[in-house]
Amino acid sequence: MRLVVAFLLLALTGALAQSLPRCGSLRVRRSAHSLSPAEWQQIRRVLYQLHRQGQFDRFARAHSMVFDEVHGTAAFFPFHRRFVQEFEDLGRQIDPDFTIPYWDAARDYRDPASSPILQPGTLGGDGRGRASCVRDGIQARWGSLFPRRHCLRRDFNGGPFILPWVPPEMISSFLQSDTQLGLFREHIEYGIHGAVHLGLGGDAATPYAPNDFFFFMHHANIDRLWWQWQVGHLSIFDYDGPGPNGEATLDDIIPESNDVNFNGERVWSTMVLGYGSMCFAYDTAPPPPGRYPGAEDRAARAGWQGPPTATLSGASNTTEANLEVARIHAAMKKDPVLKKLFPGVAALGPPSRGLGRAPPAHDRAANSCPGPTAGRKIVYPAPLTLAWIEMHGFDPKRVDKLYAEGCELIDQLNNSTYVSPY
Ligand SMILES: [Cu+2]
Repeated sequence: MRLVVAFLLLALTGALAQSLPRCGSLRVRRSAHSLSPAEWQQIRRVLYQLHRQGQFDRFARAHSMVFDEVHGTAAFFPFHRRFVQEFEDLGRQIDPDFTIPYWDAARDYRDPASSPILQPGTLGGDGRGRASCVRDGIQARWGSLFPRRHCLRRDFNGGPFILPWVPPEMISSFLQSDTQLGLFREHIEYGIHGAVHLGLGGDAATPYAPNDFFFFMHHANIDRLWWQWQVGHLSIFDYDGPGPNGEATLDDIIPESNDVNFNGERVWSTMVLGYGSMCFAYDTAPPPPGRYPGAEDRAARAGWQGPPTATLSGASNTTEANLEVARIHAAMKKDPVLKKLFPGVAALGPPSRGLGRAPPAHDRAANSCPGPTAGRKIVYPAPLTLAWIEMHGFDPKRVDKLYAEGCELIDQLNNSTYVSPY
């Protein structure tokens, strides 16, 4: 029996024996919130060229062609990782310094329309006029070819406002408590992913969303969260859930079309940042591993230590992330129910023996005079619309169930002594 198990393990790891060379150089994707006006202008110049070359049209049509294969399936994470990287590579042919910033959208969740990313000097705001054409920002007055010739459109879902997105604490909880990638994917896809697409509206709420540059910044952020989950759970090669032919496997071909094809590349080649063609990293996520994870790392997960502090918060602002962790840690003492929602924080133990980002002995910030954000309750995210759920072929009951659980999580935080820094 033991022999059979050993043989099966060998066969399994043999199938994954491929390894990839380390990247010669790495580009580090930074938070869009941290870019200077000059850096936005640099991005604008590259996007102008890409637009003239027809790359936005090409990527929008490509995304629409594989839409059903890459949403609501395991391919969601690896496809978008590879897709964004392909676009970034094209930008680097124009400007070797071009790097797609990631948009930590949860940071703007309360009132997304006032986000610094949606201002005239950045992405621009809501569309105007009867056709909701985008008239300001780095894509002002752009035209798009697909699905038919039109102006680039945005149509905020709350009139002049955008309905609330997903609070950072909810994402932190998913990062820490989801031990199955399939569940984490659902939490992200039905949560922050859909919320931002729907919030912006117009092109962003269609399969042609890559017409709007927000798509690439948003998916860079989704990708950052996936990488944080991969490393945080020591599960870099975890891949489960529905695939194109039954259960997904690492040997599946990354969905492609005539417009954007990856020459039959397999999913496994996208799994490790810093290797093969995945030559990028994130300023607020763990750096690539020192060597390509070997078969023993994949098969013998039990030997790894965890959960590491990398899973504590998905927030890109370190000060706020530290406050979040410290305050949840403090609130847990009185409300043990939070331990299940934030197992990473619960594992920190008493402050004196805490790991890495250990909370201070006294959570001064939580006990100090009320500041402008103190005492504010966390607000619920807007639910996905039925049209969105149908467009993606999601199971509405499943989406509703996860949404209700999310609201419960918010209730538990709001009913505890926790005070959100966001
Ligand atoms: Cu997509």
